[in-house]
Amino acid sequence: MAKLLGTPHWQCCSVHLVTFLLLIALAVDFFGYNYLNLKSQNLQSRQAGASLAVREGRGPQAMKLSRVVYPQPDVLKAPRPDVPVLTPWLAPIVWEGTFNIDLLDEHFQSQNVTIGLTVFAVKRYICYLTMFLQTAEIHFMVGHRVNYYVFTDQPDNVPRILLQKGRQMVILKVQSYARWQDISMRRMETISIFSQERFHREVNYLVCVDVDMKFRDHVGVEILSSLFGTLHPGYYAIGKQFFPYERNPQSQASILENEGDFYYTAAFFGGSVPEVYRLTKACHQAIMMDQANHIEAVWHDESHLNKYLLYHKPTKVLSPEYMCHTAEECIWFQNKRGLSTIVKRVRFVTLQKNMSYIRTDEGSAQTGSEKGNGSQPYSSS
Ligand code: 5GW
Ligand code: MN
Repeated sequence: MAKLLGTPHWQCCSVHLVTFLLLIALAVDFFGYNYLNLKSQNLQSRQAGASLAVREGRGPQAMKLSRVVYPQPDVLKAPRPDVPVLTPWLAPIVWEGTFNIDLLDEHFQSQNVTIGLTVFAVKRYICYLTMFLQTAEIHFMVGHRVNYYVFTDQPDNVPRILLQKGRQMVILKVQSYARWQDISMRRMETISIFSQERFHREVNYLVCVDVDMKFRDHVGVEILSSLFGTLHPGYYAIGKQFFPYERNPQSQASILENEGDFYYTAAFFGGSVPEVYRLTKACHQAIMMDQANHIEAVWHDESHLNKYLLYHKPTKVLSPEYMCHTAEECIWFQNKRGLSTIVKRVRFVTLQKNMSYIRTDEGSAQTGSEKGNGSQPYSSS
């Protein structure tokens, strides 16, 4: 029995050895866990305390970040070596690959920002609203608070779209104008009036866009800044002497031959409410001044926008990812301008216009810079 109860010497040794190894494993586990835990807490607390100055809607504010883990920037590796990512006045040019959306979402979430999206749907352009709003619900500022401001002459015909939580639609009645140029240009006046009257109370940023568009991919808080403009896809990477700026020195929109930074599209601009107020008010006043002198700038409100942004430098510039043309046009334009390789994501696209349909009962005879007939300067070059 004793023999049976007793343990052979070699067996006794192996039991001690196993116990010893188990103890070591436990100790390593315990100390290793604590070490890693401390390290990650340290990392998190450092991130929680991280502070980065950004220009905000209401003056400079600290960018407070908490518990966001992201790849460290590599000082030896340019985020996008194939495209310019900074203007000469050090404003970022926003391209896919230049920003970390989780980091930015976290920051703007913590600021609880509300973004106003203004869009005009007058006369026949009301037909674009359904596609515009439906795709905005999928791609525009998802996870943030959004107010759609739909300006229209027919409030009853605005489609009722089911909106996600935190998003609402405000329908605002505006008058229509006989000439499409006036419909387009008067947007500046309307946005300036409403900025002063209500937008400043309701939103932090305004994004002002055309309605004949659809969202095809993410358009988020990476676009937000005090004042931003978007590069027109038709004039990217061509000499500024070819930009279709207004050249008549009598016009308030005139830009001299050797002047200019970029050619910005009027279909996508924005910023903080005070900055958008200043921009739209200045453009409207310039348009009125021209009108008093019987002048109309070659590309209407777009010419005035370009003049304003030349003398009031935007704090961010959106790449042509944010303003592309429809599939067929897009491929054509992009190949022609070398955009196909540099545009990694087509985010916001213009829709094909059936202009003969739109123009039939428009009434006014249109000549010269008529839209949608292929006479746009970039389409024939
Ligand atoms: C109608 C005919 C010709 C040109 C513009 C219009 C038009 C424009 C209109 O009847 N109703 C209207 O609401 N608009 C607004 O102005 C839309 O928001 C439109 O997106 C914006 C600019 O006009 P677009 O989109 O025709 O200008 P482009 O530069 O994109 O051709
Ligand atoms: Mn348009």
